[in-house]
Amino acid sequence: MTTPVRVATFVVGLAVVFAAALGIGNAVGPVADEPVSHDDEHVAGQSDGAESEEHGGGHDDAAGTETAADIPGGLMISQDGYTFRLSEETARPGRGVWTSFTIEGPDGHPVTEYDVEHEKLLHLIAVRRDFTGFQHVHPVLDADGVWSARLDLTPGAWRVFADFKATGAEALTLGADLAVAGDYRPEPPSSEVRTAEVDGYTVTIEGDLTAGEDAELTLSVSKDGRPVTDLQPYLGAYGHLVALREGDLAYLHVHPDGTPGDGETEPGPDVVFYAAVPSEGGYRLFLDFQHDGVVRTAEFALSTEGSHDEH
Ligand SMILES: [Cu+2]
Repeated sequence: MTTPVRVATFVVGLAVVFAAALGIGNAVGPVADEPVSHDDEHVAGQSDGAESEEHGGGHDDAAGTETAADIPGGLMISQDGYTFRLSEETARPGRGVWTSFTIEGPDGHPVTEYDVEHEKLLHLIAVRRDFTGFQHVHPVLDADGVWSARLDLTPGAWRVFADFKATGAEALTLGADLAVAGDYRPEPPSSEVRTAEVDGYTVTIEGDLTAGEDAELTLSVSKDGRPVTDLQPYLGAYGHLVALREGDLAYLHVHPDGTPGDGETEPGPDVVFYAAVPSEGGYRLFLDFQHDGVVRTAEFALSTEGSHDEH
């Protein structure tokens, strides 16, 4: 969906929510700041699908309430009847450590039917809470609904995110803590990082995050001082960007502009994304991109416009 259309449908959705709020307010008399139950508002907002809900950064201010749909992903282990259950909540450090989990459905059984999103049934993101060791992997699903993946784990407190869409349900990102045994020294907070070096590649990020708005971010990939113009599609785009909020690791919805093969989107050096951050503050961004058959991750740190960089 293009931005103008999304904005238009968002406004329509908001009008519906507002109308519902007025209707119920009239029916039950004056109530506090929250005239609509979460369920009612959720249903009302669904008329244009999940897309606008996830981009409803300005929604909170306008409606004066916060619904489950407005809360960023990844903060909850359980939502909409689905629960992210790690088989083990602790792990030993090491490379290629097997990690297994289920997504328990509303019926209490592991979900076995998923819809493909970004070319995969489920995306598993793991990162230590001090933002080291970021990994984005695609676990395998067995017939009983048990997912398995290998992770490289260092001692410390990790956050694991499952990004999926159970068939017949809304897309969700659930988060769970994983404690990895051993001594560790947390990495200090980072100040702004707009240039990342990875395996001889230099990736820069341009654009500014603004709380409550869709921000355009342009990532540019070069190698040995030359722009890379033959990026390979990865997960249906020329890059996959994950944004996490500093402090609570809220997992934010980011989507690429353009699709490989659409006749307009160039395979680099620039890859454009739209990221809607819900609040002022610092964010970490992780770009997965593919070149010469290898997927690499470039890491950045940005703060919203107007927020002070206290680090
Ligand atoms: Cu993925």
